[in-house]
Amino acid sequence: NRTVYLKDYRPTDFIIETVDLVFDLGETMTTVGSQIRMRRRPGADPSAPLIFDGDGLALSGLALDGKPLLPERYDSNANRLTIRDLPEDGAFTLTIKTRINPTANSQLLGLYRTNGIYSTQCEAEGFRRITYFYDRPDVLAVYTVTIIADEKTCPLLLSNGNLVEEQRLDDGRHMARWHDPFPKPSYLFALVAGDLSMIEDRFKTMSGRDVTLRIYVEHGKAGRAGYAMDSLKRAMKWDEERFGREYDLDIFMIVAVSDFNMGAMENKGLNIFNDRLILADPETATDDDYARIEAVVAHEYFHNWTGNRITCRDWFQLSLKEGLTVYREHEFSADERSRPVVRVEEVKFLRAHQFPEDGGPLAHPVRPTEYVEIDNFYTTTVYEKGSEVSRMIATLLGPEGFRKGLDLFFERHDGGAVTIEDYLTCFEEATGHDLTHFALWYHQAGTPVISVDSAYDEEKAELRLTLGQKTPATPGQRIKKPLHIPLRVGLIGPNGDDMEASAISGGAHRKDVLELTQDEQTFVFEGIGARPAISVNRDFSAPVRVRFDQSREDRLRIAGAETDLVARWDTVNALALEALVRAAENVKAGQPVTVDAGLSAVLVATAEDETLEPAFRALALALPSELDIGREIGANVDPDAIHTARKTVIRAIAETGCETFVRLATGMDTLSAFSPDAASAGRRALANAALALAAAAENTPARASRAYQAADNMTDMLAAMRVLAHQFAGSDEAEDALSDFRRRFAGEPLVLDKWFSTLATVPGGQTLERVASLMGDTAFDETNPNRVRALIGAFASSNPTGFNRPDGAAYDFFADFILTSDRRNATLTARLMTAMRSFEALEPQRRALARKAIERIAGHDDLSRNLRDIVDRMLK
Ligand code: BAL
Ligand code: ZN
Repeated sequence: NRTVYLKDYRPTDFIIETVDLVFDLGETMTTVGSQIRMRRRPGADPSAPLIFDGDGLALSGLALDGKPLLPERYDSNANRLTIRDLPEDGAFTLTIKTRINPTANSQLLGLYRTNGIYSTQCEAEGFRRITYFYDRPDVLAVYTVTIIADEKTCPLLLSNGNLVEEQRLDDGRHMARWHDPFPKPSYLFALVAGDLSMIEDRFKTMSGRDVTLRIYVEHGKAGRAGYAMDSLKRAMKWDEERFGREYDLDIFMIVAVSDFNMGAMENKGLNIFNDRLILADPETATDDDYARIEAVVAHEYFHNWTGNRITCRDWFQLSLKEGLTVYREHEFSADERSRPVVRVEEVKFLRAHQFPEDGGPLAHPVRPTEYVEIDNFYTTTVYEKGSEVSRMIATLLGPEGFRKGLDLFFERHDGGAVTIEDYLTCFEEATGHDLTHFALWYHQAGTPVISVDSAYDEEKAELRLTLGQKTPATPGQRIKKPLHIPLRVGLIGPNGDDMEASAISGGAHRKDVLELTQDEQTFVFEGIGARPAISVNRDFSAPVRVRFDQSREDRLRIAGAETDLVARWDTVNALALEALVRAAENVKAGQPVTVDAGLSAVLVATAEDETLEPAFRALALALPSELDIGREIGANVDPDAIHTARKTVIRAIAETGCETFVRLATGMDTLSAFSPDAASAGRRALANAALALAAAAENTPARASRAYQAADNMTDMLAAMRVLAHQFAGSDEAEDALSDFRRRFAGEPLVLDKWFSTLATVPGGQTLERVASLMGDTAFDETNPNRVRALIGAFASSNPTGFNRPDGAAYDFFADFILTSDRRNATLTARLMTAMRSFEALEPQRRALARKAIERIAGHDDLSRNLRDIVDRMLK
């Protein structure tokens, strides 16, 4: 296995200027002609050979300046092409012909054909599966792409840039030629060919240019592409207004395909999407789907500047484009929807996915220094923690400072392939801030733990706040240094109002943001007339864990009065989490579970508080999941005890607030016609959260069954079906709803994914048999990544009691699946495997069985590089 190191980076010996590609598309044999104009880089070793990447290729022709190359001047195998004795200076043209089989490409990387559609996925290293090339992000070239295919089966021929020529050929074939004037790396190359429907719209840019917008989808699905188009137009406008970024080609296209490893891909001018992130209508998509579509359409569009116009020098810099683009996406969602609600959802996601990654065997810095397989670094650390790092820069510099730095970044590096240092330098130069210490966020893995201690002196009217920081060791990084952490702090007075300090000393601060830079620091707030309740990490200003032994009275004050809604939610959530952890410990020790009335009162009061928006109240009512509780416990985790405890606590809370929950759940009936906007979605979320609690209090499936039957949109229908399937598993009502759903959506694979996931996450050991039998359902297709994630992925990652059956049978089932799936689709399989990354936190019996299953996988010597990398790191 190769390991690639950041320290080994060096530019290529040759520069590529233009690439002319000719694809002659055939289902099992496609020929790819590549004509590359290039020259030796000034200063490069004049005797250095040209070494191109390949992956599983068959070379069928090679010429230099039009003359076939003699065999003694080159070596080739499936994975590499080496050419010697090239002209010392001056330009030359290389012509390479390869043959590939798109139908046999089950990896869905490179050019593949499924359901009659040819499409590509080249990030990170898929282009080398099409032709030999410098398949690395710092080689930028201008591409012209000619596609030839059968006119009947492939009326549509698309690539990046602008369409420059179309022609009818003999034998029922036709050709289209595309030219992309913007130099780009190979990972942004795209091609689509097939028969699809399309919707079209237009956008006038801020400088008055007209852009054609097209979204291509399967026939019969065009009616579901409208929301994606609307999202795209809003994203284009937002990027102009917020960041001054304008679109640059005459056309912007999105194609939705059903077999796709990722969510979507930002290829220049031709985004390719997983269809689940494009298609939506009220009958088939939930509010969460709508929100996700809006966010991802925007994310891919925003990449046009952060990723495409300015790209990464090497894959170690992946967060340069991903972290920054996620941050831009988050800000867009916050502006389009409710800022605090969107932020709470981000915090929940980070804690559920990134914190465990950062605290487990796969932990790595936002900018790693080595990798075995780059595909395995499209992680929540690179993406979401990377976004948090950009957010912290914005917090430290203020919005104007951030904008100035980003403006300089766009101006200075447009057309470049750059590093995270280049990015940081722009903020430093634009604002005069020194980010040397801050940069450690990119290099040091692990989630910092902030300890908080406070002392109030009434006589001096002074509050002393002592903040400590400690980052736990992570693989390969035992010793950690203190980070530069911006912590937003609020002081809440006895009447619930914010208190302003007359002076703050003890360290740098920007208004209410304290800059923690040392292992421990004491900040002194003067002019504080009464003892405040202290709210730490408002708006989740830093991606850290806070340990603060605060009085219950203070926490209740924050839970009831904090004006920063993120911190308010966090406190309500922490109170609930604490009660749930205590309950799980009681169950494990064979003791009775008690729920204190204070918690129920807070939750009911929050649910009833009409000054709060419904979406926020819904978030408070969605109590921490079994997985959240397990993560909080952290070691010696017993999923069954957690399940029992959570059920008991929820029942007690539900009974206390039954009247409220019933009232809120029935509020659902009075909603008018469906609209996917955030406010309407929030009202549905509240009603559905209340439905789950009302049903728990009543302890009968009747209400959820009625709700299922009355539902006129997918959000409500799925919510009711989940209550039935999860809270009343095995009841006639649950089985009736599940079979009705299966029947009703028989021809809708994306909707049936929701059904697969609902069934895969039914708590309890019996779910394994159901999952195994669902693999035989005619709607299940193990070659389709969405189906696999919906059934196997949901079971392994989101069903703690079912997957962690005490007898280890589910681990064995999963290991068998992984071994088969790895041969088919390595990218997908390696990601699926990460579901077991926290196995060390389980109680000893399950831990041992889980380890055995992982070791069984690791014992195979023919694993893909992707899977080998993941299991080896998990077992280290
Ligand atoms: N670049 C891979 C897909 C995405 O992050 O947009
Ligand atoms: Zn991205």
